[in-house]
Formats: sequence, C-alpha cells, structure tokens
Amino acid sequence: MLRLYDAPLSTNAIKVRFLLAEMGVAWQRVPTPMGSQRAPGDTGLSPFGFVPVLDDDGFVLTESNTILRYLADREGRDDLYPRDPRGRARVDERMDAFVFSVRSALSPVEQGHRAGAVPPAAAAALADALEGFDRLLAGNGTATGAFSIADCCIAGRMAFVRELPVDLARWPRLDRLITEMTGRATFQAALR
Ligand SMILES: N[C@@H](CCC(=O)N[C@@H](CS)C(=O)NCC(=O)O)C(=O)O
Repeated sequence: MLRLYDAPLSTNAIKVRFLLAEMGVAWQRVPTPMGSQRAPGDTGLSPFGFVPVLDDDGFVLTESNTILRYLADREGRDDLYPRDPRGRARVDERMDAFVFSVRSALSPVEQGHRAGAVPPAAAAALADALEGFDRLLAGNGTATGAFSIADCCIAGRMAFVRELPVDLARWPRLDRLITEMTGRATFQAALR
C-alpha cells in the first residue's frame, strides 16, 4: 500500500492526491504536521521537514513533482506522462517553467497576503511570471493540450490562488486551466 505523508492544506500534497485520485490508486495517509505544528527537531522523512513524502513499500521519495512522475510511470500511465521524448519533454517543460518561474514568484505573494499586505514588487514579479507562463499553455484548459501530470502540478500548487489578490482573468489560458481542473471531482476529493 502506498503511504503518503501529508497535510490537508499542503498544496504540494494536493498535487499528489489529485493524481492518485485521477488514477484511482489506493493509498493511506500518514498525517504529518507542517510548520508551527511541528515539534522542534522533528523533520520526519524529508530532510527539509517538508510534505509530501511518498513511501512505496519502503521506497521513500520526496519532491512533489518527482512523486508525480514516479507515480505515473509506476502505473504505466503514458497518457499522463508520455514515454516518447517529445511528449515527455512538453510535460516536463511546463512543470519546470511552473516551478522555476511561477512558483518562486507565487510564494512571496502568498506570504505577503498572509501577513496582511502583498508588497507591490512581489505582485509585479508574479504578474511578469504569469504573463510568460500563460503563453506557454495550451488554450483548452490543460497545460499541453491533453490532461497530464503537468495539470496536477499547476492546479494543485495553485489550489488557493483565487483567495489571493491576483486577477487571473488577465491570463485566460491559466484561468481556464484552473477553472477546469478545480471543477473535476478528483480535484475536489484531493482537497480533503
Ligand atoms: N519542493 C518541495 C516543497 C515542499 C513544501 O514546500 N512543502 C510545504 C507544504 S506545501 C511544507 O512542508 N512546508 C514546511 C512547513 O510548513 O513546515 C516539493 O515540491 O515537494
């Protein structure tokens, strides 16, 4: 049985739960405290003290995007993570662009919002990142043109983006992707 060390509100864990729900794979949650709920020195299975962490019969894996890739391969789901080099590179391209351009710009906005005010420079950096990222996306509500692990990555990490002072209507492809992904029953199941 797959065991997932996670926390309900962890967006990086939501990505993984979304994919597990899409694939209909059985798994077991190991509730793992995040941040202030963690005891000092308690880093769990992740060397950084992060969730999610996957334990597949003793094979322990960290990093949510690595976990997405591993799970799709484990289940032989070439439709979600293609084997052919070009198809696979397209999925990786969108996941990497999300991590290196969007995710790094998103965190300061989330932190500012939690603290009561988003610094204008952080808002501008995120807008710049989203401007480019939107151009990379297929316009049909998915990242690459067909549902893939890239959509789990993007929609999962952005699960709560509509709670931020970010006008997603400016980036229609991303807006549509988030609307379509969060509307899936499997995504809603992954929020729990
Ligand atoms: N690069 C890691 C980042 C994981 C991460 O940042 N997880 C957050 C929750 S979404 C966390 O565990 N933060 C530590 C904490 O809040 O104690 C991944 O993609 O899995």
